[in-house]
Amino acid sequence: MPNNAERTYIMVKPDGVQRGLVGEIIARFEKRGFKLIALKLEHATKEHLEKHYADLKDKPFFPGLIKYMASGPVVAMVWEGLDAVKTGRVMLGATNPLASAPGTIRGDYALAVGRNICHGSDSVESAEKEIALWFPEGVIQHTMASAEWVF
Ligand code: FUP
Repeated sequence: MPNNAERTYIMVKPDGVQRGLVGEIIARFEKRGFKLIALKLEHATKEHLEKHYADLKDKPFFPGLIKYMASGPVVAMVWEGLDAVKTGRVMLGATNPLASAPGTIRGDYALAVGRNICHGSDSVESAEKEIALWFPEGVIQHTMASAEWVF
């Protein structure tokens, strides 16, 4: 049974926001057919980012990663749809842009692993944790179009 309501947490990182790639990244998810159910611009604290990247806390690049992620606002989003987690990762491209295929977001717009412009949950379980961390207030329940308001 396909799960059309799978959710993933997608984030435009500070370099993506500063380079004006927010609209481009949103457009790709919209055009692919995913449904936007939460969105906000947030300048996250280091403490918050340390929670988001808790699994990487022992990596040598961790302090630099937190500094970069705290350097400016990010756009936090939740997208819903069939296989949202796996397809979201495919759309982002490999973590290291050197290995990201052209046609993916990183493959088209990024060069360096430490400035890879976007984040996407790597499993349904991480997506649930990340959505709870970034949207403790919850997400919106809505249908794609409410006929009364669309002309
Ligand atoms: P991803 O799931 O694609 O975000 O990849 P990881 O969780 O492995 O890494 C998280 C972030 O750490 C990456 F987006 C960029 C950063 N990173 C580095 O800066 N250097 C590395 O060698 C690996 C990751």
